[in-house]
Amino acid sequence: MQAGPCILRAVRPSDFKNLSALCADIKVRDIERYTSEWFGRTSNIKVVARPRSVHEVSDVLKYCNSSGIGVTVFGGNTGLVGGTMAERSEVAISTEFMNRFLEIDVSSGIATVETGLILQNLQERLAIHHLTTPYDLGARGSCTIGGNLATNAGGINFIRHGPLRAHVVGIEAVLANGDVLDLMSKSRKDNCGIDLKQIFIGSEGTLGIITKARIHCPSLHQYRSVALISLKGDFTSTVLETLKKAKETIGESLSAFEFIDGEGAELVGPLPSGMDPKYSGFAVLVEASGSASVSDKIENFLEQLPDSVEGVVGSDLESMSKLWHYRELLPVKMASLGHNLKYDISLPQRELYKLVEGIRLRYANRPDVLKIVGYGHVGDGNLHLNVALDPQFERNPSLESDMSHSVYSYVSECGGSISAEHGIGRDKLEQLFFSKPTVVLEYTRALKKMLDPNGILNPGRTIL
Ligand code: 2HG
Ligand code: ZN
Repeated sequence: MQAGPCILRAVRPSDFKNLSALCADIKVRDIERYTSEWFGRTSNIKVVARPRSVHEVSDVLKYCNSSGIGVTVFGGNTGLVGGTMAERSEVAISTEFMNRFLEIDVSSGIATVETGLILQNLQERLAIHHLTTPYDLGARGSCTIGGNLATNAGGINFIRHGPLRAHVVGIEAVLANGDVLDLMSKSRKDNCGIDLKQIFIGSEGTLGIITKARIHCPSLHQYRSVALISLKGDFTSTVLETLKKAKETIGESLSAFEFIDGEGAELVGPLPSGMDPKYSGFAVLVEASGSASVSDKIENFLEQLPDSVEGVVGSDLESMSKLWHYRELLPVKMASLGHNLKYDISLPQRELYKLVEGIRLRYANRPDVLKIVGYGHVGDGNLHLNVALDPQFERNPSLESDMSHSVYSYVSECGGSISAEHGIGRDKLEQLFFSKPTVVLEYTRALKKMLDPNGILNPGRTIL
């Protein structure tokens, strides 16, 4: 069964006029922002619709569905897997003007928002009520709540709060045919049969466009403390042992546990304390937060580590953000070297770093491979393996497919996932079978066929 675009046609000049009657803001000029990805690719978007209401979203979708035009769902465009990359000529629906913070119930901590709202703006509004979002990520200044929900975003506090989908109380979603599904429950506890909203969370805009959401938001902890430490030795006896100690000593106050390997640390530059990353093996960032002081917990944790371990602690905003900046700078520095092959995978923790070592052994001596770095949310078993290619060389498809095969075969053997938090988009589509059995893929296609029979929503992405 085919779920992909079977009857889609290219956008015509007459579509502009017709769409303008349905949505007040339709753009065909100056749309580069919608056609380019942050690492250089361009997408074949011809028209951008910027609706201000769910009715406009519904009308535009109805039109595209009955005319057989593909639609790209557009949030903050910060994705890493080509989710906004339209191959054929398409209409983009951008949620940027549907960005209102609608309501907050301070006693339950449930916030109601339109999904074009930027994550950081939501965090600022919540902070007034001593609340925060149950997830956070480096792209907070540009990513939207809709994009976060569509990809079931992971990020840096997953270790504390678990998956975003567990905190979603309700959503409003518009289907390909324009039907609006009101799944906006007000109760977090709701066992009225099948929880339909969950199929829209993480399906990357392929089943419907999420226009509104109710999210359960935890308290913003007044006390926070961050330690950045440098560890020498092998991954298991250093990083994993330190993770174990952090869980034992910091307990329920542990809110992040991130690692960067020596190659990555060397690229970012000297650790803020002046520790030399070259000899450090691994840099680990640990964050504790709570409603009472957590400094003693961080101190206690550091005391449990071997004497040879060097570390620096930040407890005021400026020093904490300096330490976080060190971690968040790594993907930016990697991108500046040249094209990156990005693998965002989850693995059992003991198997996680063996992959980086294996890939290094196999590919590091090639002249076109510039740098191989392993880092990520190790507390969640989530590795970001980034391979920077030397821009002096032409891209080599056989190297890329060979490497991708090595990585994903290993992930599959270990029972991991080929996408821990970034989603599938266009880039991981062909690799889906490494993580999903054929029968599961067939039922997923059947679901897509039922909700979007003409295959207009994000064609060629996420669902094989
Ligand atoms: C991070 O954790 C992001 O920094 C980006 O998920 C990872 O660029 C990457 O590979
Ligand atoms: Zn990440």
